[in-house]
Amino acid sequence: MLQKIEDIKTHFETEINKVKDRSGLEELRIKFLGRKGMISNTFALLSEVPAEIKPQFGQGLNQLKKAVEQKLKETGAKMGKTDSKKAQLDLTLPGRSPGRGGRHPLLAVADEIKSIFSALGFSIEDGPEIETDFYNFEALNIPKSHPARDMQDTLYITEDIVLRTHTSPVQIRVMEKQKPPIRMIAPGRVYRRDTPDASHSPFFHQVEGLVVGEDVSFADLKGIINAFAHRMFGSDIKVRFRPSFFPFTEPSAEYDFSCVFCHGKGCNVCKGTGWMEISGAGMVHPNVFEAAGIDSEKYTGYAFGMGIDRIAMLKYNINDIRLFFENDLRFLNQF
Ligand code: 2U9
Repeated sequence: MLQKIEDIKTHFETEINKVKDRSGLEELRIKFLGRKGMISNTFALLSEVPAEIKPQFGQGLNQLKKAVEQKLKETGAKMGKTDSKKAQLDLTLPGRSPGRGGRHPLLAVADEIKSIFSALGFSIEDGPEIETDFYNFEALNIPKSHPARDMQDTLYITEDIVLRTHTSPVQIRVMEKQKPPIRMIAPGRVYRRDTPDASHSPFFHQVEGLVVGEDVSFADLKGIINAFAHRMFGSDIKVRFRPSFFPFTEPSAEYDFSCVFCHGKGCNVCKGTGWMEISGAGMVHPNVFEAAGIDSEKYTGYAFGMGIDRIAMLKYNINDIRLFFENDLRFLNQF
């Protein structure tokens, strides 16, 4: 009977050397120490052991059990070190980025424009996107017969209510409330009845500026447009003004920046001209001052517009305005 203990010990020593991993170790533990294991089954034989060797047998079995438990623990500890090498947190691995959001390119450009004009002393004003005919057209010297009022250009809610076609109404509302000096920009979404294509969208984003005071001149306008161009696109940018017409400004001009990509040499972005058309500007028409209750004999002012989408397309060399609105992550993830 004492030989049985030796046999189990020898068997265990042979088996433990074959164990390769934790699951093998657990199988061995169950095989020897489990409820139906070899050692437990041998304890059950105690009742059959002759009285004269029973104490020695019981002691020998208990020593074997302790030795097997110790050996399993040591092997597990060692294995734990090697196994954990595999499962161990490897701090040299690159982190798994949880993915991050980012600001939409239009928002980023709008913020940059706002920050440039804020630094130049402009306040940022807001107003309703649904406007009356008065604030969107009449007060801006746009007569009833003007094509801008046509249904094909403007989205009408009712005969007298429209989706604003520019942010100019905000300037009228500010002039009604605030006497000069005024130095403001009005960024925001505007709407046109346009069929979407690479350069048109039924809604887009504009920022218009207005400066009113006792001695504001066209030279001040040129100065502020130059300052904006240099801050937005770089100090080497040149600005040119071309005569134009808008009902709400007189004189009116359109302004261009030298091409940000070819620096004026001519490329496909600027269609070989070396210039990028940006928008319009001019001295505020006296009729507009009168409509807003400002004395046009005492005050002069300039106004300018620019399309935020257009500025963003030039800044990032984007050739289709629809990309801003389609929420395609292949586009948005580039910013
Ligand atoms: C008031 C008086 C005058 C704002 C101006 C433009 C010229 C202009 C463009 C911006 C993008 C049209 O949609 S766009 O292409 N705007 O060219 N805007 S002068 O003149 C004003 C505004 C408000 C009270």
